[in-house]
Amino acid sequence: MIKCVKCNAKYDDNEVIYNCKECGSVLEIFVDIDKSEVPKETFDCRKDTLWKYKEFMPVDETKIISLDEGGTPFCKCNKIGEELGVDLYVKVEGSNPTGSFKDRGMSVGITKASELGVDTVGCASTGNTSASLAAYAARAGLRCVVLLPSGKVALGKLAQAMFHGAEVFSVNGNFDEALETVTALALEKHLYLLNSINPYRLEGQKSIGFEIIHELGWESPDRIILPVGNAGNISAIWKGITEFHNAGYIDELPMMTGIQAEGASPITNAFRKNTMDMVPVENPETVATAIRIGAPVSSIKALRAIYDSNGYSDTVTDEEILDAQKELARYEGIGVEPASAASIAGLKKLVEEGVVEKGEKIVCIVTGHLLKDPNTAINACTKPIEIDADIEALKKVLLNK
Ligand code: AN7
Repeated sequence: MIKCVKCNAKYDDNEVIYNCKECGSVLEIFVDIDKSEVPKETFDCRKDTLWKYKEFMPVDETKIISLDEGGTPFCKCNKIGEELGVDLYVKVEGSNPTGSFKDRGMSVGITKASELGVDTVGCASTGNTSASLAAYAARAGLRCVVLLPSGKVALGKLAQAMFHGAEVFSVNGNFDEALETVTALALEKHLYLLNSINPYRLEGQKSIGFEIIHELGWESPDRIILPVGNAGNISAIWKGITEFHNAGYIDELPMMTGIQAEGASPITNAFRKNTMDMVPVENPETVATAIRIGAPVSSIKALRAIYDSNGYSDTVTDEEILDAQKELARYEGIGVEPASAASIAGLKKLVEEGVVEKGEKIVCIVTGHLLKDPNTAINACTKPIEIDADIEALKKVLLNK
């Protein structure tokens, strides 16, 4: 069943609908499972993908389109953790098939598209959604249309969307405007929209929450910190964890902590005013182009997740993002794109401010791979030193240092 998050209006699972017909709000899929029906041992001996939790995935099991997404690394990060005085784990979503967490949502979203029998799918994207959709549409044999904000999509993501055969449009405008355009096309039924306004997307992404709980031995961390752009992922993870809680697998819940870039922070602005009313940011700007979003469609769900979990939201500067990206790469060997590093930058800031307490068990979600944005990585480094292919020349530079 599809349900409106605001007025509780209900819709059939197979209705193609993106907003409530009664009140215009966003929708979610109602899933209610109890441990008496599905004991947690059910998940133990299955292949390590998100479909391990298929009982919680509201799609036709015989139609699954998958690239074995999910089951991503869960790395203990002792160096950064000890420096900050917390017990730190990093969930490495860059290890998904196309290099970001979006693959989880696309696997379920494209499975639903196949179930519905649509022939064309589409999205607007700051990059990762389009890369993922292009790959999963290819696998399902569907036509794929993507709209990207001109000049603001990192190179790796653009390469992926193009190479997997999507029809790529470069829009004169930002992500929010591109999304408005493609949504209008979807409402005229020319394509099936697979942005996170489509509630099936979040059903896949909630598996990040499942995996964290499972990995920690059926316990909740104290806090989950992640970057927030369109605000789908924080909503999805909270939904997943709430479902595991309702099923009776866990007793505690984590504080959901959403980090935004200073130049694109409508969710944090609302949190600071302690309101549910998100005011869009007109000209969002940040080096973390993935989260360069001014009007997040899932703001209601995200703010609920933050308030209901006694969580928090804060901003970080571009400089703090790039510093954290480098620290993660240099101290822990984990290469992430700038947006992902907002979680680590946010953790550092919240420790300094005393919001995060010493000894907390914290999971930071790093959402996309370093190679997504090679230009930003290269610009942050000094150039390689040119030498002749000669041991003396090499020694001269290397040993004189
Ligand atoms: C690496 O690809 O919105 O808060 O169009 O690529 O769920 O939007 C990407 C978002 C964080 C924010 N980290 O997640 C898109 C897009 C990375 C991202 C986010 C994105 P949401």
